[in-house]
Amino acid sequence: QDSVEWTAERPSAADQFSVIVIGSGPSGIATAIRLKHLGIPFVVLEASDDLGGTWHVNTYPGCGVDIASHYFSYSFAKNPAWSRYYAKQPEILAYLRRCADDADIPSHVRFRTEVLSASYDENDSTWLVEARTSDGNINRFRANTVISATGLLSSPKVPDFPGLGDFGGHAFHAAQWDHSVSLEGKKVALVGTGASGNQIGPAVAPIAESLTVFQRSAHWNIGIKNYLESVGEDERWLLANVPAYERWFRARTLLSQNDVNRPAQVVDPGWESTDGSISKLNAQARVALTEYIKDELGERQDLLPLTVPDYPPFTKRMLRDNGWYRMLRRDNVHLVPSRSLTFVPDGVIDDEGVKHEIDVCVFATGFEASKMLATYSVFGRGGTSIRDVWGDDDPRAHYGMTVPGFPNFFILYGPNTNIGTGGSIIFQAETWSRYIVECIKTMIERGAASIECTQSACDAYNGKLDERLAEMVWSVSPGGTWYRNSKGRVTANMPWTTFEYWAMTQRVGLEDFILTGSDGEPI
Ligand code: N01
Repeated sequence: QDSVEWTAERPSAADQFSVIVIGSGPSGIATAIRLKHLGIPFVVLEASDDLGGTWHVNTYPGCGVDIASHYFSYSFAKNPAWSRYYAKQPEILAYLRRCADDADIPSHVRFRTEVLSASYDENDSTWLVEARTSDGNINRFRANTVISATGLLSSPKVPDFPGLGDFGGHAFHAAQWDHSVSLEGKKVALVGTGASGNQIGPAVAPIAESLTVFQRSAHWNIGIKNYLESVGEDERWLLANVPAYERWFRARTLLSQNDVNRPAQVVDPGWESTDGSISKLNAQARVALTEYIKDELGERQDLLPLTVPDYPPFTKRMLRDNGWYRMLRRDNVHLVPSRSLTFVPDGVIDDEGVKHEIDVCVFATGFEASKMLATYSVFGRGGTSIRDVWGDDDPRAHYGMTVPGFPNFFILYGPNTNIGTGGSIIFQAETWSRYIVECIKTMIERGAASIECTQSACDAYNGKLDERLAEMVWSVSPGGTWYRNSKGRVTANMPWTTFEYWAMTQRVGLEDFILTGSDGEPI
């Protein structure tokens, strides 16, 4: 990806400018590195005690990425030393920290500083951010712009299961793993079989006395040949020392990861389905994926009806097979399909009324994805709250990054910017940060006090978005996913491929914005 550069010399006005970045996950780090490169003063406010965002917070057994590591890397910090084709959490976290350290980002971060509110001050076009530090003090920060980089999947969701309060064992969410609880020799329950559960199960089954998997819906798993493999020393040497090999390897990885699934996700209105599929390609994917499950289940073909999803492939996020079906074949693993669960002091009762004795329950039940910007209050022009504009969970933004009425406020991983079609969120983080830092650069170069997208630009973009979304499998297939909000609208995913989105945000279209000087007059 391109870096953002000043048009000519760095303007001295940059010295007086200030940016607050909220969050130091992969997107926050990418943004901070771009700001640092331009010499724009910034501070990063981070609620946690370290960098890394989701890769710092998620420490559950088996945690790792399911996008190829060599593509799940910043374009400015390729990492030929990845030890696995699909890296695990400790290595990813170490990589992110290294990238941040190399650019001296930690010296800009205020750790243990939890943002409570951000309010736009129309008098001087600045943002006032209030944050609570770990000693309970409220600190106030003022800056020309705020960049929210708090992540999409950062508010863990534990459903309100009946009786949960009476459960006598240990219970925790996957993203809040309690490492003081040993699972060795314990009767463990896993609720949720999405991407988190899919990694937790195979890691826990070998150490627990028993693992009971409560499954509300089966998920589609793709088998990837080198998913569990380490990168051999020879290949690492080639990647580090032979540029042509490295280019070929990255191109091949990119082609295998990026957007190849899109055609199977687009609805064919003329397709006559007998199995709920949405197109010929989608039906073919179902057949191939079902064959894969059959193979992996081996002698346990009795599990086939429970493990083949009843919805088309790609309706929910596709998983990479992490040894899931082989895990189900173990004697100490019990797969329990259940629409509802009731907790009792020593276990869980399924929807057939069967009680399962449990010592520890792990909730891999996902996140509040649609409730964006819900962890702190945001007040724009006229004191309008973002909740007044978006409601509880119906967010919209211009390219997912700026909202009319909220000048100088930018969002990373905002509405409809998640990749539904396959690709690296690190690539996406670089795309967002590029666009946003380009906006800030423009403000400084033009001497603008504020930049605000117009309602008409935002509406036009969202109109195009809705049109394309309507043809995607996640919009039409039955069944809830975190892609959708409580009304069923897809609020997380974009319908574009990562390259389409990258291309449409390469240039900041100034016709989409109102730039205003410090006198309040349009520039
Ligand atoms: O969460 P999910 P996740 N009773 O929302 C079930 C990224 N990620 O944390 O399918 C019973 O996908 C729910 O059932 P159903 C990735 O983008 C990536 O696993 O709704 N069950 C589902 O099975 C991913 O998509 C990686 O019927 C309930 C599960 O809980 C995203 O994070 C690793 C329930 C939730 O699945 C979220 O993944 C981990 C209830 N009341 C995460 N409510 C990798 O890159 C929910 N469920 C590898």
